Amino acid sequence: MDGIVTGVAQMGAIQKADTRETVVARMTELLREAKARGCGFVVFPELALTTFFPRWVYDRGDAELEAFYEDTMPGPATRPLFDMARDLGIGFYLGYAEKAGAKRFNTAILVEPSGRIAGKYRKVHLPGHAEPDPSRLGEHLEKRYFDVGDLGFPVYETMGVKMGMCICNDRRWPETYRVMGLQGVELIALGYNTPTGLGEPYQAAAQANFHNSLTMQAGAYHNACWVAAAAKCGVEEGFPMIGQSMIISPLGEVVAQAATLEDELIAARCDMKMARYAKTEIFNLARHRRPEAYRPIVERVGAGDLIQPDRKQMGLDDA
Ligand code: CDV
Repeated sequence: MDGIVTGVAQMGAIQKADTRETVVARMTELLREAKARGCGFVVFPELALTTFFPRWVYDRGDAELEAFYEDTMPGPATRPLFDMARDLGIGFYLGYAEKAGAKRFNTAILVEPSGRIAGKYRKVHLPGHAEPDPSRLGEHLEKRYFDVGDLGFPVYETMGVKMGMCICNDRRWPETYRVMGLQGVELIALGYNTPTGLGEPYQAAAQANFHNSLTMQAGAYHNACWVAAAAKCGVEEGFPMIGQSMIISPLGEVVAQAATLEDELIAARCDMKMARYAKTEIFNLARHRRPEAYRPIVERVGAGDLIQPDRKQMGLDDA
């Protein structure tokens, strides 16, 4: 096989009272199962070590808030995960809250089976708000607790594969995948926490699972790469979050999907040969892309004025 057997380690709810040690023990159990199923690489969720804390309002410096971040990676509580992965010969993707000097990032790392950190990604698209809105049923305050990622979307040659990362809300933006697609990415690992029922329209909540698969299948297909996505899900502190962790082939098909809202390991043989036809033909980027027609993508942030060609250029004789 030209590629890697990939596991996605979906995690059920983590409550506020759960310690890092308990959570890491659940993760090492998932690694053991991954080994038994032949995986060489495992994807864990976004902010995998704690409950999803952006649902609460804190001030910078509150001890309870500060305790959700990691100063070092690995640290004393996460060392057993690195040790177990090394003993089993498995690499992994891990999402966590990173303290980096005065900055705070929603971060993911790629760890090789040796325990070496091959690469880091810091979340670019931070959803939600910086200030609480009491009219909502629940808060999502990522803009309050994290700085915008400053590393772009790097792709790393590791474990025999060109691997990229993104985190949760990033998966909804086509630019995320394309920037990695333009580096020839073969596998994108991502983790997510997607709450529902925070005050969004009922239809948006009802379609949360559909939009989860829709965006990731599109990203995989358009860029002819594997996508391996791990949810943290279930009901955390009374707040429900979707599951539906999945592995998607470069043809856009879901090849494995979690069936529960609990800790669950899914796996697939991610053979890069499956991407070859799409990468050399229909999505041969070098041959078919037309960047000169895409300028608003980098020149604009939000929607602006209409952009219309000259009527003479269009052959319309009323100019
Ligand atoms: N953790 C996230 O980024 N969650 C968002 C929610 C707020 C919609 C998501 O895109 O899933």
